[in-house]
Amino acid sequence: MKRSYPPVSLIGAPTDVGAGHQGGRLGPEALRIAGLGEALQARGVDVVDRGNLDGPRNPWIGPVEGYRHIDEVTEWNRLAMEAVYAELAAGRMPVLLGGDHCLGIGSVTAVARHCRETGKKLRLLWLDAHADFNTSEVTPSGNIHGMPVACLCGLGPRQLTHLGGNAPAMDPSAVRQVGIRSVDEGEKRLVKEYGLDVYDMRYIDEVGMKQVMEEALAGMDDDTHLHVSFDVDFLDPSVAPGVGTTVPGGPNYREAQLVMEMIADSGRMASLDIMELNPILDRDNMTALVAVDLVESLFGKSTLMRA
Ligand code: 6HN
Ligand code: MN
Ligand code: MN
Ligand code: MN
Repeated sequence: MKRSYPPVSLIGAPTDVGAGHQGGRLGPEALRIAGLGEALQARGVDVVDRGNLDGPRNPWIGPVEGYRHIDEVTEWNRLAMEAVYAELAAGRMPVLLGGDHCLGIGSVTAVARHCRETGKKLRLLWLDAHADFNTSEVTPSGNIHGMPVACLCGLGPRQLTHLGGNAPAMDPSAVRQVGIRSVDEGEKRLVKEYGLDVYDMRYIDEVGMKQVMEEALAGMDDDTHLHVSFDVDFLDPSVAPGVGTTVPGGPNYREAQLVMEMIADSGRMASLDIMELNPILDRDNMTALVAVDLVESLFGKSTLMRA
């Protein structure tokens, strides 16, 4: 089936204030150099690049009361939330280019508000090696990129849980996490307590990616807004070395393509984050090129043969 896509707005969020490595702030530019905008245009998508958000610099200091750089993280997320919300309100599909994954707080808070205002049901597909469900009490690092899903579900510092005014921004029942293979001890307990729907690598090994994605995408209809938050460390480090927190044993290239193809087939994706790319840790921009390749499949590149 030939699908037409809404106009897309690329939004750069060049920051690594939520991460434990510097370099993620170069991510948006690496994705542009890898040809993200041109690739989508070549697929017939109407693309506008809004340029980069302009937030505070990375102070690069240690955690204070369990959080690293919380004020800078809050400001970047406020900027991201406003930019993403504006695109949705204009009927466009925001594609937020990270930057580290703390930015998922602002992005998804905006999407959740848009869903409330338009009567849509939110589905959050979190593609990641990590559950990103830490709190200041259980975090091993204080890095807020390990906390966005918890913040969105109302668990975290008030300035982040209430970014959009009220908390929680969303219900945990809307979350589907795929590719998970690194969850910290205290984080595990919280993930269970909040009932997150986690498709970890063990389950992917056992039943295969096709069944996993059928389950993760089940129950959506015309009234569903699917937000895809793609942490590039979802991928196996052999295909995607350019991230700060690699974890071995992730989806290979073909499994990742299948994930993207099945999302494209669902026809529900209405917003997207591309997070955690760190060009300083990459080789010849290969991780950015793989990310662009996968995003092309999210926009239907590979669905022609069996149409
Ligand atoms: N990410 N669980 C670890 C932590 O420090 O909380 C790693 C988090 C990584 C977060 O990749 O978006
Ligand atoms: Mn809409
Ligand atoms: Mn993440
Ligand atoms: Mn991750």
